[in-house]
Amino acid sequence: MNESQDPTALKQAALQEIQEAGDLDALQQCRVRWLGKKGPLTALLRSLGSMSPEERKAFGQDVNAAKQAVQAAIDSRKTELEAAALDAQLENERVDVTLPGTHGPSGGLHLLTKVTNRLLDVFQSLGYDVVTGPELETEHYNFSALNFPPEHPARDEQDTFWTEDGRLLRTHTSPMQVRYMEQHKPPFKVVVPGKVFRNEAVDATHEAQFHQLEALVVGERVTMADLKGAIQEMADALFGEGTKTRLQPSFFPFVEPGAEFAIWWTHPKTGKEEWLELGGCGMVHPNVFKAAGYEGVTGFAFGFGIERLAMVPYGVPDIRWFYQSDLRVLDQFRGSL
Ligand code: YSA
Repeated sequence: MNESQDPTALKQAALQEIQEAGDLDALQQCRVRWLGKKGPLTALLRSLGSMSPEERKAFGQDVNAAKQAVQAAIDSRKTELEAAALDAQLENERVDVTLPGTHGPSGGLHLLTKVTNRLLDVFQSLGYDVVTGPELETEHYNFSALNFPPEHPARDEQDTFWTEDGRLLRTHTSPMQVRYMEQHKPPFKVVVPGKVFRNEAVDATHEAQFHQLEALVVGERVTMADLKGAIQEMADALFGEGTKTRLQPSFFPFVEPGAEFAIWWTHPKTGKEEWLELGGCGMVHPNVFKAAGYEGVTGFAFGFGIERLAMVPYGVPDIRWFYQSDLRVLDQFRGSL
């Protein structure tokens, strides 16, 4: 019997090849070569038919034993190779949980949001309620109810954007004065933060869309001294106890008397001292109370631009920078407030 017909020799050759198979593909090729239809052990089984019964029994047992040994070796090598493949995969995907993580850029509040929140904190601590109103207003609440006569030039100073149905984008937060009074009974103290709009040429200190904060206090015997005191309290809270404030006579149709107010402040970087002009104020005009259906009460109001308040202390030289979403600008105020 030559080697290609000796089941034991064939088995030995197969076992060696199986042991040398380096991966599952190579092992599969071994299986086809040794146990497949054209493999040498199958050929031996086929040759059994031409043997005598005695020969066939003994030889058949040898061939089957060889086949089983080869099959068992393939199974065991397969288990080994699969375990090795899994180990390699795990090694490949190993994660070192002690390494520092990778950080994406994180967001933060816009400086105007922070300044607004700070203002609201101050006013809430002084006992004011915070209310908001519609940005799309009627001509009545934005002008007429605030004592702007129809053809008065004060309306021209607040040119705005109109919708086809005759409404407008509010030019200030003052329309909330009459809206609030119509719905509430005095006494009360409210502040109204919000977005306002004006149709004007945009430059370093003027935007077509900006923010204001309005305060309205109504009750019995409210006086100009209370107004001055309220502005003083705001200045103390924002810029420190004893900050100087100033009221200068001015005209707004919805107050009488009316004034512009300013806060004396020291620039934190340059140390320069100057008046920071903030906005308008005054005692609520009787015609405004009349429009709201009020009688026998007194009150004061003031309103100012939030961008203007933020620009000077935070050194923002151009109001447009607030809205350009330039991270070089915005990032500078991450730590502020
Ligand atoms: C006055 C009296 C009161 O009893 C109550 C409120 C007021 C303020 C009034 N409603 C008003 O809007 N006055 S204002 O036209 O002078 O604007 C107030 C502030 O808004 C200004 O002092 C300025 O800080 C800001 N402002 C006005 N136009 C602006 C602007 N900020 C940026 N861009 C613009 N185009």
